Amino acid sequence: MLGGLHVPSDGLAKAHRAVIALMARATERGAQFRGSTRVLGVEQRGGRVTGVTTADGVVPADVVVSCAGFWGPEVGAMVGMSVPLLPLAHQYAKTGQVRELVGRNTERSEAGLPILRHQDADLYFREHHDRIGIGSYAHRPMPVRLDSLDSSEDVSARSMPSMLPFTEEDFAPAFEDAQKLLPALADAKVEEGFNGVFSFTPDGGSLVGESKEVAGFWVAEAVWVTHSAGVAKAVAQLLVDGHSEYDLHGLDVHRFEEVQLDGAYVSETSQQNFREIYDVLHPLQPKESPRDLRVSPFHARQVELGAVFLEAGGWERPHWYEANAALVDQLPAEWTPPAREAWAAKFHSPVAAAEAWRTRTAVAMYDMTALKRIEVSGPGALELLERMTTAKMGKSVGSVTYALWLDEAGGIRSDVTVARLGEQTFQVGANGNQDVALLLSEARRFGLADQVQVRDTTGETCCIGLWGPDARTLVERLSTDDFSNEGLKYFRATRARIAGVPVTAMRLSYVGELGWEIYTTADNGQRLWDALFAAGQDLGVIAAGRAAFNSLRLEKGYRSWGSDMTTEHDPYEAGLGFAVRSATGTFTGSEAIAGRSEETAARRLACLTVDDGESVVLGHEPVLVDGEPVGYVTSAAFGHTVGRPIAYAWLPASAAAVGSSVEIEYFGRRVAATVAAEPLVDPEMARIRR
Ligand code: THG
Repeated sequence: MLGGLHVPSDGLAKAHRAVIALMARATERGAQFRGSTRVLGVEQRGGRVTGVTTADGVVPADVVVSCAGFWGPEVGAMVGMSVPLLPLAHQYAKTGQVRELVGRNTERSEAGLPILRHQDADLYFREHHDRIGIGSYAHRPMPVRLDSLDSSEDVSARSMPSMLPFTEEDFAPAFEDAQKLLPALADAKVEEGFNGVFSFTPDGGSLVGESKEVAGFWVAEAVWVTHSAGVAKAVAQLLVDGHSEYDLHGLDVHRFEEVQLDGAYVSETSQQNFREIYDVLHPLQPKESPRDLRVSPFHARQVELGAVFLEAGGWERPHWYEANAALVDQLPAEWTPPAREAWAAKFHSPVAAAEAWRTRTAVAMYDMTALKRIEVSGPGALELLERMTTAKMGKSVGSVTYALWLDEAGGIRSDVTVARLGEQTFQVGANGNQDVALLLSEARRFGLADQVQVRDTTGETCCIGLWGPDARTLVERLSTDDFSNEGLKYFRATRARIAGVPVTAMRLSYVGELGWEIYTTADNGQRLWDALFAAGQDLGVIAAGRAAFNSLRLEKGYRSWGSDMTTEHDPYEAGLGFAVRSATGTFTGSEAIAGRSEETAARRLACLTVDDGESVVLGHEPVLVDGEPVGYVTSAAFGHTVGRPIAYAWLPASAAAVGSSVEIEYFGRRVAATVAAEPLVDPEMARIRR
């Protein structure tokens, strides 16, 4: 053993006593608890929850929160809501008396030694007076079918449906590891144990949110003891204030895509999460299974080009293409990336440098199909978007607007592009499935639900980002429509034909180069891809992947919602004050941010470059000033155009002035970095607007 990490503030709460104390406080304030009362159904009328049916009759309610733990799927089903969690059994055992512990603890302090975790062996330990309790995740995943559990009314401390009989043979290797770690257990025996049932989810996060179909029905599920108080507070804030002070996007029950709600998917991915519970995973660690759930129409061509795929939201997304490997040898000296240390080199390839180079110097095709697209249409569409969005929406057909959705406290719920494709038809480029749920719940809140249609069109369409200085030359070879700078201005959209394929072209670029997002229906995708690829060969066109994409967008200073900013940040802190420009000034969150500005922001999302020019960090690392942690890295990449690693980080405003020195802690090393003026590439917008 080399060492350990002592957390002096670690402690124990007796769940039973804590719950009794909480109930007493809530009762004082008027809450009623009805123990041992079975929920038989959830009543609803006109799309709203109205009550809960129990054996003793209906309890009227305009808000129902299902906190049913691993029974969540059963309660959710009562309103037709998918609750993607898997009940799994997990072993906990107690030894008999351990001589070394005798006399150490009393009734009042039953555990004086620190709680111990041995992550490599998937074990944790605590004292129970003179015994040791051992929890193990080292055993096989043991999924539990709800209908196999004892559902008799007879529940006691000794007999609960969530406590299954201990399977000693599954625990044997864990106990051997425990004895190796704690020599005092050499003569000890396991005296009792149980296989306790609790919830796992496809990505390990809890499930919080309101039903899309039945207003007022909420879930707060897959919440472990570890999260319980925090989730309770956040849910109370959501119910009372409509927003929480905490970023909850990792808990949003609507973050999963339709394919990810399937029972077999939930079962497989949740079991994988059980296996990996204490593991240190690389941030790019690929999901091994299930794969190939969703592929874009370009997939066959991408495979031919040796795409290395990673998965997100069920989508296969190329990170780089081995077909571009030969370009690495052609890279000019200033574009040749320095070698990376082993961890940062994992799931990465120098081919990304070549793809970035071709994007900045010729033209490249990016598969943008996985970008969430939502069609918002109908007589109430404009009003809904006006009331949600920080920018003016009533612009001409063909306009594209970059703007934010805020919560009532001014926190950033999403950043979107809104293209007005018709008088009453808008295409929203969004960040995820939770944005669809948000549009629906806001439509309901504003009384616009029957005047707006909200449709996720991601799967039925596809998109190629065609970007680079030669993008216009390439498109003009295949189209008689006007793609000139004047004909289709920056941040404008038009319907057109390219190689005979009907498309919607939007002139914007997350990588910061001349070009368009070119959308068409899925059936036409492969033909569009083939036409562009063939017609651009002499221009040096390539297919390029996410690794280059992420590097290029950081050079351009474009934020990624969920990593760089969340509801915990306002537009000015995030450097997005320019996106607040509404005509009415009465969008959600407008009152909260009134009077705020970049100058009043106490913290800033800052662009750092790494001083040594080669130490690539990966994100989430602490940032230090004078040896003290003051912030953390949100996104990072090597900037191939600027020849330096880039890290965006949250910093107190006092540390965020351009030129300030900071340090990033990386595997115990202090990496010197400097706050840089942003964006690092093309601040004049000369490359895009021409
Ligand atoms: N394309 C589309 N929609 C999207 C994204 C996208 N929605 C989600 C996410 N990505 C949004 N993020 C951005 C970030 C920056 C820009 C566009 C989408 C961008 N910004 C210009 C700038 O800052 O210079 C805006 C200029 C302006 O507002 O005039 O282009 O990739 N369809």
